[in-house]
Amino acid sequence: MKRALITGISGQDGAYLAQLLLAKGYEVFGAVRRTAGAFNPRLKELGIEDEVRPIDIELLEFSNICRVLETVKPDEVYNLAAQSFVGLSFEQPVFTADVDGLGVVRILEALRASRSGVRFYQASSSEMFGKVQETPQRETTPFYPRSPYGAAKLFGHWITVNYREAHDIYAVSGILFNHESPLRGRDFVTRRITIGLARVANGDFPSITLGNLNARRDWGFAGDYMEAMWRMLQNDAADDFVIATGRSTSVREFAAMAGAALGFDIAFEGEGVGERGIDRRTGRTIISVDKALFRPTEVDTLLGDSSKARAALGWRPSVGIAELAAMMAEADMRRIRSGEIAF
Ligand code: NAP
Ligand code: G4F
Repeated sequence: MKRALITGISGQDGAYLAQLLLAKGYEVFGAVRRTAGAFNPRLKELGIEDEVRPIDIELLEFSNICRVLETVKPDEVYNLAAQSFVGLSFEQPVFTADVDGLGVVRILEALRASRSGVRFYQASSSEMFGKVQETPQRETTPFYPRSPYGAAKLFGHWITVNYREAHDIYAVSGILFNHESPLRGRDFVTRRITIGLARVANGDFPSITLGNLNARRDWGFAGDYMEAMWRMLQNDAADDFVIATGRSTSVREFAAMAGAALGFDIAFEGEGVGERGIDRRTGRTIISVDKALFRPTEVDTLLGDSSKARAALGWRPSVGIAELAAMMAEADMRRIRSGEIAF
């Protein structure tokens, strides 16, 4: 039985990856920093809370990482832990750099010292492409991060490549484009939209506010992306891969799709901060724009080319954007109606 250590087990990806690895027969250790809260509502929602072995980890603490690796003796380490919210990274740049950048080299140093042959996956991000230098973005596209988060992830990416080349560690960097699900954190725009519009549909709020409606992302389903992570670590040679759907959608379009799944027919009128999303059926404004939600520097558009992963790993996405928006909106509506929202 293979042993996997997943950092960031309390997050969206941690939950789906644990589910996937358990189904493949792995013994799964779920590492998360200690908080005052319950262990993990996402694992609970997937019904695997009792199957994942919890272990405390703090990526700011090198000696702690070494002890966790000694205790678990994993075959594979998936480093998913991060301060993952781009907007917050402008307010907490030093913390973000410490966890998302230096946290990676702390793990790699611990692996190097252990000489254990562990396979290492680093959760890199399409945010590293930032102000895009080429469309679509692929493994060879030059990086131009636009946030402290993107810059920290870029260090994490290159240090992973460097430890592979310098110390012969099996280490891969998965450059994943945005992936969403009903387990997505509430700060991210897709979930803000689905939970917000579900509340509007339920009569709890009259409307929601959003930031930059023009931003475009290549959004896929998180479950599909976990399979890609696993396949990367089963490959003969360690290598880096872009994982994306190859379709780009604006925030405005995503909101219209989620709204349609909840019975709205949203038309957008006006421009800039004056733009409104109006439900054609009632004439009511249900979306407005709040300047405070804009970022100091924005990633305007992302579109990934995952041909390398498709060819080398046989990976492809299975869920389209309209299906994803509906899946998330319907899950939030179900939770609201049953009073079950836990995260
Ligand atoms: P998420 O839901 O925000 O989960 C992040 C996890 O990291 C949480 O378990 C969090 O624990 C943990 N963490 C934060 N700081 C930590 C620290 N100092 N020590 C130990 N654990 C810490 O993120 P996600 O969406 O699942 O994403 C997983 C990873 O993929 C992240 O590295 C993210 O940057 C990267 N990524 C995500 C996407 C995407 O679209 N989802 C795309 C590209 C890359 P708490 O519960 O205690 O906060
Ligand atoms: O949902 P977001 O916060 O995701 P973002 O910044 O693309 O980052 C996510 O994907 C990355 C992969 O590319 C991950 F590495 C990262 O960890 C995270 O998972 O924002 C998406 C876009 C942005 O352009 C933002 O300005 O939506 C725009 N937006 C418009 N209104 C909003 C809002 N973003 C948020 N969070 N909230 C809004 O109200």
